[in-house]
Amino acid sequence: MFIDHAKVQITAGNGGSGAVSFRREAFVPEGGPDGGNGGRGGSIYAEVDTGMHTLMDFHYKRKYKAEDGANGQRKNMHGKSGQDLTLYLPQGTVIYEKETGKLLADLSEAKDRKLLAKGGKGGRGNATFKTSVRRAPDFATPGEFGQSFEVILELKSIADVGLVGFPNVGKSSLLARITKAKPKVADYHFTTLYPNLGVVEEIAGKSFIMADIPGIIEGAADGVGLGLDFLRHVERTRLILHVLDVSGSEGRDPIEDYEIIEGEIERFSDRLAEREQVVLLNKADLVYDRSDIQPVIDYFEAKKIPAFVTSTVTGEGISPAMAFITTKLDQIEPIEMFDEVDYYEPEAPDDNIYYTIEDDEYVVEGRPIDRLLRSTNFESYSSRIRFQNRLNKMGVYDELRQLGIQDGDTVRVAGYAFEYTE
Ligand SMILES: Nc1nc2c(ncn2[C@@H]2O[C@H](COP(=O)(O)OP(=O)(O)OP(=O)(O)O)[C@@H](O)[C@H]2O)c(=O)[nH]1
Ligand SMILES: [Mg+2]
Repeated sequence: MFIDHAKVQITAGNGGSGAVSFRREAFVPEGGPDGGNGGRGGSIYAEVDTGMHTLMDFHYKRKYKAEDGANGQRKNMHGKSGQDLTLYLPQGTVIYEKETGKLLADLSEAKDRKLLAKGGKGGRGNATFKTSVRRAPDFATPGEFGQSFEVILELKSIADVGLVGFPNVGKSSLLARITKAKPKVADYHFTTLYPNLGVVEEIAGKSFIMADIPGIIEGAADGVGLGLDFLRHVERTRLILHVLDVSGSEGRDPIEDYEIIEGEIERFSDRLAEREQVVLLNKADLVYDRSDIQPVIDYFEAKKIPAFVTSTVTGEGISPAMAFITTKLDQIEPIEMFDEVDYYEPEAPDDNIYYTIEDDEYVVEGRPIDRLLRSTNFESYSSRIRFQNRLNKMGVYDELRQLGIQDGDTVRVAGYAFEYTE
């Protein structure tokens, strides 16, 4: 089975919690704090495996989770970091975040490896909160959560030349004739159901990769036939080789065929429509009176599109066409699918603090506040003092005064409410 599209959930490991612990020594009622830090959660990476050619694995297994970091321990023992997890993917895989549709990675190079989801940081053990005035901190911080989101994997084959055309015009026959690939060839429509790649070993030691995709018909952009999804496999190609049945063996007109397919490609992507093109006027062996081909040749000449009269049965015209393509490819820059700016780092954290006044209560919210709350042990006096000091340092009280808070008003921070005093 050939699968070129998949949706999976990835979850990086959570950080381990810091420990609260005190040294226990004989005859010392309360030794110093010795709770260690939590370990970092494992991250998730994407890496190219050049031996893979489909996303089938990701069709069956849809959830990926990296290991959590271990909790800190007594005696200042830090928790072990969680193992990173690497997803091995075929070259040409593009990865998007599902919710936003934003691009996370384009694994176009054989050596590409990219961080997808970052593991959570480990929490701090109570030993790290010891100061000259706070000798016995009885609180620690929990680990941070690992990033977690759904991603879309899309395979866009890596090829230099992409074959397009109506069904049955001879695309697979061409690939079979000039490469070692063995695509299925048969006299019915949609013989090819998934892309095939082949290496064209050409003149002067130069070779290129050619991709054969299923045939396209009118309305493909709306899903008629096999639709246009497979065009994504020619999106990266530097040159489109458009194959036409010039013999009209199925009662169609080659120029009309050409214009229909061009229209469908345009609807799929403007960028693809602008790609360099070469046309093969194929099945010429079936044309009894060669002068019948002349109007088609004139049509492409007028459009300044190089066209070759070919037959994949007799081999006519194939070598000159391939020699031309080899030379042409030398002059075309690799296609950049995405610009640097298209990339994005998931979950850029919002570190603002938000204030609202609700029924005479001053509500304070935001990520820095959540973090502080998670590291506060409200059972502990010294932890509560630290909590207040931190709020002050973050400028929370300055802001509340600006908002007009008065002695005796209530401040609410998540579930925790207290009275404001000057
Ligand atoms: N006479 C003649 N027949 C050809 C030529 N090229 C291909 N054929 C025949 O046309 C039929 C279709 O060929 P394929 O190579 O499977 O066509 P395709 O374009 O890959 O078709 P789909 O995969 O269905 O899109 C087969 O029976 C081939 O033998 C040619 O140049 N001359
Ligand atoms: Mg085919």
